[in-house]
Amino acid sequence: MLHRRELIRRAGLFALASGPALAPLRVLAETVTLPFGNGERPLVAYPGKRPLLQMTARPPQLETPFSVFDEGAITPNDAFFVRYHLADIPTAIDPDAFRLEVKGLVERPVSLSLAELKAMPGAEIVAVNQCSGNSRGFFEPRMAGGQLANGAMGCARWAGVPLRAVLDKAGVKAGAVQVLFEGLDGPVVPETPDFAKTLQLDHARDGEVMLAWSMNGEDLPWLNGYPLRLVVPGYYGTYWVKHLNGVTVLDKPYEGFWMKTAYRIPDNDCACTEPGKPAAGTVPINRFTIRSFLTNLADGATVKAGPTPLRGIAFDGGSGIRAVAVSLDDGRTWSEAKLGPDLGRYAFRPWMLQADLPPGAHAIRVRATGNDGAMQPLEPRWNPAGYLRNVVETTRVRAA
Ligand SMILES: Nc1nc2c(c(=O)[nH]1)N[C@H]1C(S)=C(S)[C@@H](COP(=O)(O)O)O[C@H]1N2
Ligand SMILES: [Mo]
Repeated sequence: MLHRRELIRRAGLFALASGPALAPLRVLAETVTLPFGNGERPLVAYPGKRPLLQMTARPPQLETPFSVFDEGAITPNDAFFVRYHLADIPTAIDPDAFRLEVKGLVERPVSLSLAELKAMPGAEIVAVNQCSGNSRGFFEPRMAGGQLANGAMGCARWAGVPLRAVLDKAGVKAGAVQVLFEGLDGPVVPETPDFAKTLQLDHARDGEVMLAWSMNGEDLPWLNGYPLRLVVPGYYGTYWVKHLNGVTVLDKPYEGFWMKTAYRIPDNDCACTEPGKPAAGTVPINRFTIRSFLTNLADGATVKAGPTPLRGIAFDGGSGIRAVAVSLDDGRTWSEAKLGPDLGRYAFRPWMLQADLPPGAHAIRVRATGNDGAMQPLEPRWNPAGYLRNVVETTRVRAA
């Protein structure tokens, strides 16, 4: 008779081969406690993933352990975060039978196989995918929604085909205004609105938005949208529809829940409200705010006093990073960091700085400036949904 653990292992491996499993392969005894209320997270390994912080199990919502971002500007596939809204995620997809339907206000609806898509002239881009709710757990006052630390982001090299080329195959008709994207996942009960997102037609046709089947040189991991997903460089992850099988050209703005009600930000210059207050008007969330992080020292760490290398990453919504500066004196003076390799204006930009940390307590602040002149604020801004966090982050360490 098989040992119980062996049975579970085989079940996991079978699930991996036939598609995926909603069930984790491995649950570590260890947990991670994020620095806010109810922040304890189990470390769980799903098929194709190393142990990640599990926020919910059904559907799987997994956060990347922050130390991964110190490994380099590219986030490995097995460490890349996972976000789903609806529990009915696909568990079997036949790549030969899979079709992408392009329909709606087009000259000729087309149904494309993966092989047909892969035969088209390809495109490649290095781009950050970040959940709108990344870092929501740090908002004060707190709000409902997934309580994430800073691990709902990642940077990958995406390969596929420009959406424009696929739309051109079908021939967009005059009068089109938006394009709707739908994936293979769905709600468990019919009352839940199906996940669907739209882009304005001009954005959809900008030549950068792409349909990707490859991530860092491999097939998309199952949980990151196998076999095809939308990549919307510089825009929040909510638009990056996974398991994409439907593209519909619309003659009027879409009114569905995930555009009209959810994923909206205050319609003002700071996209913010007074903490705790609702917004007068809202617009759909769009481009990333500029952010930067220290990756090689963890908050609360004790380090050896003296010369200390500091390094980290920065990114924005696509203007690219012009500069990163570090302050060790509560923001009074700033030292400019050296920028690392430029993988493109949508990618994580590494930075490094040699600092001197005399014995005692230190608050290390990191601030990025974009090529568009945008700079991270020193004070946090608030909005009701807990999106767009981009305050200058502070890492507190003790040198001894
Ligand atoms: N089909 C489908 N695509 C989806 C979602 C979803 O729930 N279903 N969630 C979106 C959201 S909110 C985010 S942040 C990204 C996360 O991408 P990842 O899971 O590959 O990290 O997927 C997006 N695409
Ligand atoms: Mo998201």
